[in-house]
Amino acid sequence: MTETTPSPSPSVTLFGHWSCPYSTRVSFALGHRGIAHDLIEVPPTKMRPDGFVPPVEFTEHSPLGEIPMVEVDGTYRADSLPIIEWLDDCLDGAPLVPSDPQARAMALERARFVDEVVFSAMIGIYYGTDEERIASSSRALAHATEQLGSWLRATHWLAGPAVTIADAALVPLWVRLELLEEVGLTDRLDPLALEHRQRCEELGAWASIEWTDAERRELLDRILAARAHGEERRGGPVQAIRS
Ligand SMILES: N[C@@H](CCC(=O)N[C@@H](CS)C(=O)NCC(=O)O)C(=O)O
Repeated sequence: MTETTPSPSPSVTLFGHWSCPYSTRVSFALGHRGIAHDLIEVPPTKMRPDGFVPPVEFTEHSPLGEIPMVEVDGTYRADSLPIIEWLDDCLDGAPLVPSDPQARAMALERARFVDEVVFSAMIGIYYGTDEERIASSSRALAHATEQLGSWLRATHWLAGPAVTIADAALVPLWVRLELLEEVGLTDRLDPLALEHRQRCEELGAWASIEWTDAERRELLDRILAARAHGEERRGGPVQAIRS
């Protein structure tokens, strides 16, 4: 009789930061499949404390010097969506990219929509330096959620009956929703998209990505300070803040 030896748990390390929406996707993907991992905090350049030196392992293996980067048993990958696809190949647990070719193509296409359309609107709100850019980004975000809503009319998740890479791509928006409302998201999001947010919050992996009040406040203060600085340079106020 042959005995099967259980494969040893892989060693997984995420180089990332809570403030980075792309890192959040990867934390969610790891949390969703229940993979224990180490976290090495590498803040985005703008958030690094004076004198912060990124670990050599990070600078050597992240081709663009960007977070997130993940190491699994000595192999490194960067770039959130390719990382999530790669984790399916090298880790146990619920895959996030369906194996059926049609379902796979749909999940990847929807993840790319989130990456390109939803994220650019989201980033336009909190990096907006003038009222018009903030307001048009708010409209663009609301409009993009109508597309998400049309997908969610058919199923509970963005690309079918189970959580996929498309949902992982979107969760950073839900983590930031309150902050976005504080800094200029004034348009109503699609109700089905908001139901998706609630469903995400009920997942076990949510606990690994949600912000503390102190984290939300820290980003809020940074955004307000950056806007005030922009105002000083341009000599006019930015008013699109709801709080
Ligand atoms: N396409 C990349 C984008 C990653 C990215 O833009 N990360 C930002 C932080 S949120 C970064 O590392 N920027 C470089 C820096 O801060 O120096 C992904 O999906 O992972």
